[in-house]
Formats: sequence, C-alpha cells, structure tokens
Amino acid sequence: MHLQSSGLAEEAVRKLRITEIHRFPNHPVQIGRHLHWDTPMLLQEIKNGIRKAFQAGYEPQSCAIDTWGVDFGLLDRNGELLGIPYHYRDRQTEGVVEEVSALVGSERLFRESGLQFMPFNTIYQLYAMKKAASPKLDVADTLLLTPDLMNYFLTGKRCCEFSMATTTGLYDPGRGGWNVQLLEELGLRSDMFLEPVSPGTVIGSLTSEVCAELGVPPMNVVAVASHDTESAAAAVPASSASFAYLVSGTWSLLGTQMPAPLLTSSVFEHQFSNEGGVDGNYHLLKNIMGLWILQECKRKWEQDGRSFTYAELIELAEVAEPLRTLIDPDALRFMNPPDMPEEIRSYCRDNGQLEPDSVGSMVRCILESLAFRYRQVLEQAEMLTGSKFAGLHMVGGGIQNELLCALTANAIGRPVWAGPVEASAIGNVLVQLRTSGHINDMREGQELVRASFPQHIYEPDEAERRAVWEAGYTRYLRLIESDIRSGAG
Ligand code: LRH
Repeated sequence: MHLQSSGLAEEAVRKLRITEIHRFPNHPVQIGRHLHWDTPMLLQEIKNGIRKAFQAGYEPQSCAIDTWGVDFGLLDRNGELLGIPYHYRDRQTEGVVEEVSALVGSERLFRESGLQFMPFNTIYQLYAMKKAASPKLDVADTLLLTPDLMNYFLTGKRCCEFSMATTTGLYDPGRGGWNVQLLEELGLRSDMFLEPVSPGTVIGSLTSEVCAELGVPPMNVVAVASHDTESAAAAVPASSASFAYLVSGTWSLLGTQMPAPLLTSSVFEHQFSNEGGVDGNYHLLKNIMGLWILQECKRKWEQDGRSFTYAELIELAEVAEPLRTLIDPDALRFMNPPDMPEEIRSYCRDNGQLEPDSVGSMVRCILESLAFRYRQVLEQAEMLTGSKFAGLHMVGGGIQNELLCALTANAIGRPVWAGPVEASAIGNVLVQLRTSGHINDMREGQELVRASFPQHIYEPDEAERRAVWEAGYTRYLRLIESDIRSGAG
C-alpha cells in the first residue's frame, strides 16, 4: 500500500524526487476459518504516515492511496464497517470459479468482465459469501474496495474508483458500467455498488476528526489509479507508445497498454485480463504468481529457524546449478500452500524431475521458472495484440532482485529495462500532480519519470549461450503442456 504526498522540485531540468517517510508491513491474520486483512492496523499506519509527513516539515497539497486489487469492505447503513475484510487468498473461494462458470457460461463471463478467471476476483468472493448465507450481504449498504474504504475512513466520503472497479469481475468493460444483469443472476445485490469515478477525482478533504487526531491541517484526498498495478503501469518510463511491461512484486503482472479492452475469444483462451487504468485506458495483462513463491519459501525457512536475507538467497541461487528443475509458477497449488518448499518438491516429484536439493537450487528453480513464464506470456501478448516488443520494462520492488532481471533478459532473449522500483508510488503521485495542475498529462508524467529515475539495462547473453536458454525454454513448455494434459497444477 502506498501513501504519497505530492511534491515537485523545480530544477533546470524538471525532476521528480520521492522520499520515503513511512513504511509498514502488511501481514494477514487467520481468524477461525478465514484469512483476513488487519484493516484497523492499515488505517492506523496510513494515519501515522500522514502525521509523519507534516512532522517532517512537508506541506502536502494532497494524498492518495493505491492498494492490491479485488478486496473490499462492506458498510452498514450507519456507515460502519461490517466485519473484517477477507484476504483474497482465503480459501472460501475454492471451487467457486467452476460453479459460477457453469451457471453463467465461461465465455460470457469473460466477455462481460474482461478478466482471467482467478478464484479471488471479487465476484467469486461475493458468491462464496452468498453460498455461506453471510448475513453481512443482507445488511450491507455499500461495498467499498480497499482504497475506497481507506479513503472513506479519511474523508467520510464514499466513492468507487474506476481502476479498482475493473478488478472485480462485476464491471463490464465493453458496456462501461456495473453488470447489473449478472449480479442479479448470481443472486447478488447491485445497489451496494457506487458509480465509478475516474482517476484524478478529488474525493474530499480529511475529516475534522482525522485532522484533530493527527494535529494536521485539512488536505485533499485524491482517487488516483488506486489499483497498485495500474499506478505502476502509469509510471513505466517507456519512450514509445507501444511497450510491454512487467510489474514485479508479490505478483508479476505482465502486459501492455491498450486504448480499449480486447474481448476476443483468443484473449479468453489465453486467459488475459483487461484492467482499467488512467484516462480510460485498458491494460491487457496477465497475473503471474510472482515472487510470492519465494516470499513463502523464505517465511517457511524462517519458521524452521533458518533465516536468510533476500541478498543471501540470491547469492546462493547465483552459484546453484542452472536450469536443473523447473516448475509452472502459475499452477494453482502454489496459490497458498501451508509449506511452499515442500509444495515445490512435490511438484517436481509429480513431474518426474529432480527435487531442488538446497536453498540455492530452490531459489534458482523459482526464478528461472518465472523468467520462462515471462517469456511465454510476453509472446502471447504479442500474438494477441499483433505487436512486437523490442524488450521488457520491469518496474516494482521485485527488480531489486537483480538475478531475476538478468534471468528474464536471457529467457526472453531481449533487453530488460529495469526501473523505477517505486513505480506504484510514483504513478500515484503523477496522477495527483496532474490533478493539481503541476503536469498537463500522463505523457508528461512519463517523461518526468524517465528524466528522474535511472533505468538499469540487462542485456541477454551472447549468441553462443542462447542455445542453452532456448533448450531450457523448450523444456519449460513441455512441462507446462504435460501438466495441462495430466490436469495437474
Ligand atoms: C498486485 C495486485 C494484482 C491483483 C492482486 C490481488 O498487487 O493488485 O494486480 O490481481 O494484487
């Protein structure tokens, strides 16, 4: 979650400078049978961030929030939060994709939502709650997606921001509005949903209560592209109009910007998503499991008393044998297993491969498999859009993993342009700067990013090494195919 106050430093060449004022961890909490977000803690930390910005001597004109997609809170008719919002990795949605597809038809579901079928999409969470006869659905007055919920706590104003709305599976990108018919067919109420507003809309000012609590003056809260992926995409420092990008973090989102959603059968078959961004643009992208797999291994090793920093893990991977074992990072079994290293070993056993036999070989297996998956998805994106991309822009926290960037350049056989790391925060700030009139449009914002943040270029290995990567990729594709045939994953 990013909270950014806008500030522009005027220099000979206009440059943007960002300063980190406050950072906090965001751990889910298992309560009984369900996995939840610690929503009160998140609000408190956002407020701490605002307070610290003023205490540091800044005079912010505005602030804005962007978060992960799909999750939401429900307000009752008194405007109070009903229950504790679920985490999208909660198991309540197991089997729901199949059920909803059987009910309304999978092609139609795709055509009317533009999204790949991911079990955690809002539509499936709501359907799971309905199946469980959740009383919250009966008394809910308003559904607010996570950034909208936080904005509501800060301003007292209820709003629904467009980019988040498009992650729900209930917004019809073709027709441009909530899919009331589909909601009705699923037995869900449509009156909980607010009309989406565009990124750049001023929601309101901090409430007098929040100002008094924090000891700060009133400040505008802006709805940016409040879906973090879209904020990050808005900050990709591309110089050409057509480019491919990868937002790398817990998830890897690989895609390209489009003037309109692409709702063809081919996009449906390849399971890409159309997600709304700034200026009504759409992004054709795919969710790839991402560094979650590595994060979960690290957490498990820590639990077992073997703590490593990421730098240590990467060092171990660097000296591990290359291309020893591969996995399909997007196999559903990796979504939230109790023991990720064991899940990987068992995947390898199931596929007749050697198991990773050390921490280094486990990390190497994850990173190489991700890199090959990026190539596969990049080539699919080219096929679907009829584009040819010269290389791949990588942004987000994951690019601090230099080995991943280098492996990706080798897997795709093209350059990787890495940077900036804080892309979501920067895209968030760009929309605020446009709202306050400091920049005229997002193109200018993109140029500002290019002038302000260095990019690191990773070139693929020389010609003689290409054969090794090509052979690795062929092995990866064979693995994926046999996985699909056997119904595993
Ligand atoms: C990445 C992200 C992604 C969503 C997922 C739930 O942070 O927003 O775009 O699909 O979280």
